[in-house]
Amino acid sequence: MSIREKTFSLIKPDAVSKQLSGAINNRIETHGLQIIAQKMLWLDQYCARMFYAVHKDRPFFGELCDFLCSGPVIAQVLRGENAVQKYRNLMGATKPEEWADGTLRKEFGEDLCKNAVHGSDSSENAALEISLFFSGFEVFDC
Ligand code: IDP
Ligand code: MG
Repeated sequence: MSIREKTFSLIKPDAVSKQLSGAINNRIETHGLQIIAQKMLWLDQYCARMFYAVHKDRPFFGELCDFLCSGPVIAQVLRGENAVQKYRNLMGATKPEEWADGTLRKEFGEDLCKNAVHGSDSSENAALEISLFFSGFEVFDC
């Protein structure tokens, strides 16, 4: 565990369209995570399928990719102590019935699909996801 660990965050189309990115960023920053890269973009199917490739055999893969392409998203790199786990804790669980009070998904999510945010589940996957969205010059890890 590093005090400068990085994780990848994606504010999903539901939250961006509801103009919740400012509120989410405020929660991220007051939770001890620093936003060291950020950009808004609209993913196409190719990018969505690559990003969620780990889920390609799951029955909900098509629906998941369609949703991710349904509007602009905000991709971010977050840095801080134990950033991967810290952000997963702030995000909340995958299943809505397990969303704890105070988590981003509980506060800003709607359901299993429209759940406001993505966060990497390991440091290795964080590095992979960051590399899909950002070049080295775009990440202010200094
Ligand atoms: P996570 O976002 O909490 O890491 P994952 O298991 O990685 O959850 O799933 C990726 C995304 O796929 C979830 O955020 C959710 O939007 C969607 N998802 C997960 N399980 C299901 C399901 O059973 N049906 C439909 N969508 C699902
Ligand atoms: Mg996941």
